[in-house]
Amino acid sequence: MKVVIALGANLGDPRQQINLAIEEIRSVVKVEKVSSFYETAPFKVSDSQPNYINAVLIGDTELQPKELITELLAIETKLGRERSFQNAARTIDIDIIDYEGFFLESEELTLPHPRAFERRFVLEPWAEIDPDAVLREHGPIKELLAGLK
Ligand code: PH2
Ligand code: MG
Ligand code: MG
Repeated sequence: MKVVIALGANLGDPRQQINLAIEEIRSVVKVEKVSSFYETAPFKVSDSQPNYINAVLIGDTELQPKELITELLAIETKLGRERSFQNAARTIDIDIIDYEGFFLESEELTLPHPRAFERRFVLEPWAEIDPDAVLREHGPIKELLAGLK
């Protein structure tokens, strides 16, 4: 199943953590494309934080969405993720943006990612590796990007 995964980090050594995360993700996803790394200003956070490094990858997985998010959260923990409050600075964040165009709303996971449509730090790297991608419920990502401030 085709999956789009976003990575972000703004504590420790963000580039290294994203590289390590991608290596770990290879054990559960056949990684096909990885975007460049983008340095981005913190978006919609309530405190003062360092800039982020963001990237997006596209791959193919045999795992079901909830199995996949469980594995990705375990990788975050392995790479030192601590959870204090929502949108706090972090050593690594790994989010499923889209899973085969599935729609899912549950405690553990919402698909597609509910805030991806407004996030340049997701849409820009995603458009780099899949310019014609469409975000379910929202439309072509190029159009979404063009509409952002
Ligand atoms: N992640 C957030 C909140 N804000 N801003 C940037 N630039 N990059 C992120 O990865 C990010 C954010 C919550 O996941
Ligand atoms: Mg996130
Ligand atoms: Mg997350």
